[in-house]
Amino acid sequence: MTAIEVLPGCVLHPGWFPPADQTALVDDLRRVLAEAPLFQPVMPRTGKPFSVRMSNCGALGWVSDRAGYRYQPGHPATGQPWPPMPDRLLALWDAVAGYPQPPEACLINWYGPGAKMGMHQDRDEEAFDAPVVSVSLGDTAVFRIGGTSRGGPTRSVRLASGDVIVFGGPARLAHHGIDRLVPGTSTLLKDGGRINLTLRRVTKPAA
Ligand code: MD6
Ligand code: FE
Repeated sequence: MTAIEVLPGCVLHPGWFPPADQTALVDDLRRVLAEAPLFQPVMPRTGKPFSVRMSNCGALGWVSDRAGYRYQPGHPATGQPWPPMPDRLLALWDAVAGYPQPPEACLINWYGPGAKMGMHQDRDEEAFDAPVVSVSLGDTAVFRIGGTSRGGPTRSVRLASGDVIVFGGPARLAHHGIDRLVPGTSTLLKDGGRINLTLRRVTKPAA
C-alpha cells in the first residue's frame, strides 16, 4: 500500500507486513523473550509502574527505573546481553529508515488489554538525525501525535497490525502516545493485546 505522510517527517506505511510476516515476527519475538523476559518498567523518581511491559533486542536496550531512563547493553533482571535483532527487523530498517547505519536498539512494548502510554518524546538517543521506526502487531491502537512542544494541537491515527510508522526529520521529536487499544481488532495474539516495536539508532557513528 502507499505511504501516508501524517505530519511532515511522520510517514505511515499501512499493512507493511502481510499476515504471514506478522506471524513470523511474533515467532521471532517469542524467541527473543525466552532469553530476555518482559520486565515491568517504573517511572523515574516516583516508581509508578508503566502499564506496558518491556524488553529489548539489539546491542542496546532502553530501560526506565527509579534512577532514570537510559540505554544499557544488558537486561536489568538477568544482566545478560540483549538478544540480537531479528533479520526481519534489520531488513525493515534498511527499507524505510533512509539511514546509512543499522539500528542499535529495538524496544519491545507489550500492551495487555487496557494498557496505554502517556504522551512523551523519544529523546534519550544521541542520533536525532536517525528516524525511529515503529511496528504495530495485534490489536489496533489509537496513536496520538502532536508537535515538538507540549500541549499543542494533536492528531489521532489508528495503528493496525502490520503497520509501520517512521518518525524522522521534523517529526523526530514530536510528542506522541497511545490513548487506548481497540479490543478484538486482531487475532494475531491469542489473548489479545498489542506489541509495539521501536527500532532506534542510539549512538552517533564515529565521524
Ligand atoms: C506505541 N510508540 O506505538 C508507542 N515512539 O506503542 C512510540 O512510543 C513511538 O511509535 C517513537 C516513534 C514511533 C513510535
Ligand atoms: Fe515513543
